[in-house]
Amino acid sequence: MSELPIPSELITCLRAAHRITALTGAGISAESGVPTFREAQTGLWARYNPEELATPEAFQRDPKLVWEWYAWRQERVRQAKPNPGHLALADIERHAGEFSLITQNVDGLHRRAGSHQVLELHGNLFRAKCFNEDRPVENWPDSDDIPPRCPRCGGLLRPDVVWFGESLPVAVLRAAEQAAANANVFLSIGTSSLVYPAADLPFIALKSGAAVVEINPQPTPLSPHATFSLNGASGIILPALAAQVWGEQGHH
Ligand code: BV8
Repeated sequence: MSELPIPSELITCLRAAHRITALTGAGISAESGVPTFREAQTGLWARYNPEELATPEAFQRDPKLVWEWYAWRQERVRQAKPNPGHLALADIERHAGEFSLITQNVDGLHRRAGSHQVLELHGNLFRAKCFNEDRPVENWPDSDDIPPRCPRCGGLLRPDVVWFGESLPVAVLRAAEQAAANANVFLSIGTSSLVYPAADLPFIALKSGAAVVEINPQPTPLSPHATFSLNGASGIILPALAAQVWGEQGHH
C-alpha cells in the first residue's frame, strides 16, 4: 500500500489524542457497493427520492412500497461486505485509547467489520418494530402479508430506522453528543453533513476544542470548519491513517 500523504501534524495530533470520536455516513459504505443515500437509486427505485420514502407519511400512504424498498436495501447490504475503511476503524478501536464510533448508517457493516461499540443514530435496516406500539419485533410468523403484522397487536411492522421528521433514540444521541464533546480528535467520514442532528456533532467537538478531520472526496458544509480535510475515499485514507499512526498493517 503506497504511503498516502497524511499530514504529519495530523499524525502527531492522533498519537497524542486521549479520546478519538468518529462519525460515519453513507460514504464509508460506498466502496462496499452500497449506494449512498443521495446517489441515484437503481432499477425499480430510480424514480423515488429517498428523502420522500424515508418518512412515516410515505409508510402510511403506501406501507407495502416502503417495506419493499427496505427489503431491497437489505438484500443489497447482505451481498455487500465491509471494506478496508470499515476494517481500519475496527483496527483503530483496538489500538487507540478511548474511541467512540457513531454512525448515521443503518447497514450494520461496522459491526460486521469487527467494531464493537457502535452508536447507531438512525437505527438498523435489519431490525423491525411495530408501527403501532413503536416496540421492536424480533421475529414474526411467515405470511404473505407485506408488511408483516405484529404478533402482539396485529399492527403493521416497519423498519426500525429513524425516518425524516422522527426523533433519534434519546440515549444514543446523548452518548454521541458526549463523545463529540469529550473528543480530542473528531473524524467526520463519508457524510454530506446535511442531516441534523448528526451534522451538529462535529460542531460540538469544535466548540470543545477538538481537531476536526473530514474524510470525503467532495466538499461539504463542514469543510470550511475542518482542521484537516483529507479529500479522498475512506477505503484508501483510513487504512493509511491507521498504518501511519498506529503501525497497523492496512487491509489489502
Ligand atoms: C429530526 C435512516 C425532528 C433511514 C436517515 C423539514 C422537515 C422535516 C425535518 C426537517 C426539515 N428540515 C430539517 C429537518 C430535520 C431533518 C434534516 O436534517 N433534514 C435534512 C435533509 C435537511 N432531520 C430529521 O428529520 C431527523 N429528525 O430532526 O426530528 C424532531 C425534533 C424533535 C421532536 C420530534 C422530531 C431525522 C434524520 C434521520 C433521517 N434518516 N436514515 C434510512 O436510511 O432509510 S438519514 C439518511 O441521510 C441516511 O441515514 C444518511 O446517514 C443521511 C445523510 O446522508 P449521508 O450519510 O451523509 O449520505 P449522503 O448520501 O448524503 O452523502 C454521502 C457522502 O459520502 C457524500 O458527501 C459523498 O461525497 C461521500 N462519499 C462518497 N463516496 C465516498 C464518500 N466519502 C468517503 N469515501 C467514499 N468512497
